Amino acid sequence: MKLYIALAITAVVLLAYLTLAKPYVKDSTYVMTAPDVGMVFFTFVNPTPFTKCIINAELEKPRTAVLEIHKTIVNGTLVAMVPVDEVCVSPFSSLSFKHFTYHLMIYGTVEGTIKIKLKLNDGEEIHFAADSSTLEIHIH
Ligand SMILES: [Cu+2]
Repeated sequence: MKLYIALAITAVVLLAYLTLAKPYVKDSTYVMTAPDVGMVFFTFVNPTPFTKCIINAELEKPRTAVLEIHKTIVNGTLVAMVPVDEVCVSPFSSLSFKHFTYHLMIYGTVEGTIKIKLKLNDGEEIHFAADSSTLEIHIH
């Protein structure tokens, strides 16, 4: 009997966790690679049992620049960046947005802390802030 109660409680807690779990962003930062071009890096964490896809990224503050979702493609010695429509993250996993893979491209001039809104395919929105990093990035 005690075992059943313990199991029932575990099930309820697990269900509550899965229902309340929301994707979030951590370790966000951005780097300007030119006076009016930059990249945003972060880790997208998906603790839910569903695949979550980022379908849009918007710069909420400042309004002096726009964002694009990019993917860097390395082909031998050629490095190219292409805009992508969506980036999907599997259940219970995370995806790092960084230099040689997915990243958000900043077109325009920004400084200080910037605020970003990610839109997901299920209508959810994730707001996060990113601070300027002094990380050295070389793009050839
Ligand atoms: Cu890019």
